[in-house]
Amino acid sequence: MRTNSRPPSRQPVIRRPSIGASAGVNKRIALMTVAVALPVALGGQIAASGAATRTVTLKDIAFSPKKLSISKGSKVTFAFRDGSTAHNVISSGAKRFKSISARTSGSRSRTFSRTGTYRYSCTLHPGMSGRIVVR
Ligand SMILES: [Cu+2]
Repeated sequence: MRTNSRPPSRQPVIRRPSIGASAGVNKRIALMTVAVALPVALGGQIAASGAATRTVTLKDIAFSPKKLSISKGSKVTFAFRDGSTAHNVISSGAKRFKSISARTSGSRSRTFSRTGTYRYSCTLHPGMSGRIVVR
């Protein structure tokens, strides 16, 4: 099974041009170490506490909830629970995730590692749509 999940990316370290070349080298190295280590440590903590697994249920020819707000890095499981009625999940718009082909049962998960609004619909049932807002 292929998913669009990817390992959390580390922010590129932007080094500002050093001002005052006479500043103590050891001091600068120490400051740079803190500058690099701190965001990595904090970032890991934020991702661990904010990310979650949420479920969108496909039932009665609708997505429930229709609008879902999640934290960056969260996983969304689409659960197909509409008896013999098949549905698909087709991502459309500027922000997209990997679409899910038509099925009647089981579940498929997608991980959202980038912020934005992701619109999707079931192309088999006009008006059956939803969106996921990643913050
Ligand atoms: Cu459908």
